[in-house]
Amino acid sequence: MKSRAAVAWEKGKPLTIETIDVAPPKAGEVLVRIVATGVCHTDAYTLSGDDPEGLFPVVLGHEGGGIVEEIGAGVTSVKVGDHVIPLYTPECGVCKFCTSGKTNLCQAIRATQGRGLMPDGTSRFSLDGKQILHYMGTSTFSEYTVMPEIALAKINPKAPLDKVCLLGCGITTGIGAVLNTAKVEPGATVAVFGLGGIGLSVVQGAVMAKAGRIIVIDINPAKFEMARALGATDCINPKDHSGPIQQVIVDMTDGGVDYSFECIGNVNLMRSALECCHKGWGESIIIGVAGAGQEIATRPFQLVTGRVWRGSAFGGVKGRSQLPDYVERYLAGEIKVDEMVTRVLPLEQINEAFQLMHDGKVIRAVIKF
Ligand code: NAD
Ligand code: AHE
Ligand code: ZN
Ligand code: ZN
Repeated sequence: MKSRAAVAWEKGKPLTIETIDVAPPKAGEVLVRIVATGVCHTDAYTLSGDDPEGLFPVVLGHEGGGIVEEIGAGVTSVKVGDHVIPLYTPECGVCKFCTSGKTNLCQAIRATQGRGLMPDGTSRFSLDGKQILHYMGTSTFSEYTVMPEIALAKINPKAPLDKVCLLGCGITTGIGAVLNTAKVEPGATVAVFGLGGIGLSVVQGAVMAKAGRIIVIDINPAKFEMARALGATDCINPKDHSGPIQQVIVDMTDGGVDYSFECIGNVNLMRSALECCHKGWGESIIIGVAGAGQEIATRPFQLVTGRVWRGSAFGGVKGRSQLPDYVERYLAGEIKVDEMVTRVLPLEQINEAFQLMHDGKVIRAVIKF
């Protein structure tokens, strides 16, 4: 079938809107009509060429909401008409990772996903006979996309897809990092580096965890109003300080924070986030994704003296079994999503959505097909 899609032909170049060919779903696969998709910084990161796994030409996008259009042979867990959120972290339920009870990082299809292909090693996308690759197993910048059954969370159809698409990455990642990865306790002091869709969702998660103090750090002071509205207690712009930002935070917290979250993808700030943690117990969670060749550094003494460095992918959330409940909590008013949608644009304006994110003018731009 034909589908409107934004295609990234090469790194660093604007996307172009094309009418691509989408092949029908094979066994175990599902064709989904994407209703809306967020634009996450990770899409920009891969488009920039910084992603060591970045491949072109490709249909980017991984923060979508859609409706099942057609199912392949043997698909039993979803049917035509079901509302779904695509999962870049699938959940097969049977692999070593899924059964470990220790991680959400299902590896059943990770190898082919990382090569931009479906599990059988081929792509369902093409244009004029030329192969176009999938991205993160989701490719939500196409009106019609194909993904494995294990990469779909079936959700309550009452939830507006042009809002809950953001639970496909940003909001779930931030809240989950607080509740699942860090397990922030009531009264804890938290520092959040970077106030995009991820960092503001960490703020929301910290409020849900009843953190006592939520310190936010961003070089764009325009982000502070939203952070305060969500529950941040202290806003810091590093540009207002001459010394290292970790020292500023240590000084204002009697020795450091209990938990910090890096939500930017900057290895220098990952160090700051670790080093602003309290001696003996402070934990820093890396969420930001850094470019090829970048490495983190600190004095080992920082860890010897009790600070802990962790990472979090998709907030530690198991998509098929746990994401539907995030949607229910949104419907019950417990998770804020609407506030994060600061622009809605048609697919034709997707490059503007990227620009608005780079300019810090949106929390999330949502593309509506
Ligand atoms: P975003 O662009 O919307 O927000 C980034 C924020 O960081 C902006 O507010 C910006 O002003 C701020 N910032 C940039 N440089 C700064 C600096 N030097 N000091 C202080 N603040 C600075 O991005 P996003 O969509 O929120 O994504 C944030 C990061 O999280 C990205 O690296 C993204 O790839 C990553 N991410 C990771 C996961 C995961 O599962 N681990 C999921 C989603 C996104
Ligand atoms: N491809 C990059 C890593 C990118 C990365 O870390 N992705 C996150 C999700 S970001 C969503 O916005 C993730 O879940 N990673 C786990 C995984 O298996 O990819 C690289 O460095 O190669
Ligand atoms: Zn993302
Ligand atoms: Zn698995």
